[in-house]
Amino acid sequence: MLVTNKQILDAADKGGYAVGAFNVNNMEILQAVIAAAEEERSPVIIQTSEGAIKYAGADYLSALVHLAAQKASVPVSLHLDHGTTYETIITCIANGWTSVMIDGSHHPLEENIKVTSEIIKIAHAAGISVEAELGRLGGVEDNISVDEKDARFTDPKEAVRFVEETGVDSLAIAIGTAHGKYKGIPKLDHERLDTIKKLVKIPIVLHGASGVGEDEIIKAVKLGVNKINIDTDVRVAFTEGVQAVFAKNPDEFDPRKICGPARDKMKEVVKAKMRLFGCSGKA
Ligand code: TD3
Ligand code: ZN
Repeated sequence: MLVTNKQILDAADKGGYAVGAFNVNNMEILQAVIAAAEEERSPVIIQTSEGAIKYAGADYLSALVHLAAQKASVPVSLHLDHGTTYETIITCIANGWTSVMIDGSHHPLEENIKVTSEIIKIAHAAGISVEAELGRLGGVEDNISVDEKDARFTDPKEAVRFVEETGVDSLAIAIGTAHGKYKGIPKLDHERLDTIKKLVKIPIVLHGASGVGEDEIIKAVKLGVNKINIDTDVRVAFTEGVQAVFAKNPDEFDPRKICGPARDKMKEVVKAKMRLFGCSGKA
């Protein structure tokens, strides 16, 4: 069944668990994520980046996910990840997305509030939930000074003002994760997360969660993270699956025999994430 992020995340907030949000670009990734959710009896967030929409087309992605959600016996939402333009957001609303992210995190606070509020006005009128971001994601380095660190991480006081003034449904915060593959071992600022969650009381989103240690994730979920974004770990599973096929048979030329094993590998990775995040059995 197709639902909004708000329906999934408000339940996660109440229940004290996090739901996985997985980036999807094609049929095989979508089928892997949906099969994992069914097998784990977990709600799931299917998200598409602006890049995914450019690659596959909003109409194609919408048709694929709507079919998958209609057939699924678990709650499924269709969410825009890191929406940056008015055009993409309207395209998604018009094509049946049930949730959008407006990423104004590169703007100064006032401008981020303004841009986010404009999107919320439109999205909420259409019955669609909105995620926004405050603070900027990036890797943490040993020699980084506290000032620089604080400037990059989400400021709890700003978070309170941001949530009050925008009325956003969920908030992505920067507490030490980064997008893509990590060079070092990521360390999360759990204290900051704890402070923010106690102040804003809405579902908190963790971006850049691929490659983050299991203990760090478990602690973050305990402290109030309710949506966890995973892309890189699924991309790696896909690529390893394809590479394994060619390692065994370099002459393989049937796309089904190349993508099929990759789909199986992605499903296993997604299932393991669902168990880690605590959303298994919550559908
Ligand atoms: O928004 N995303 C997905 C897109 C980032 C590019 O990979 C995330 O927060 C997940 O990031 P990652 O790279 O840790 O899976
Ligand atoms: Zn992200």
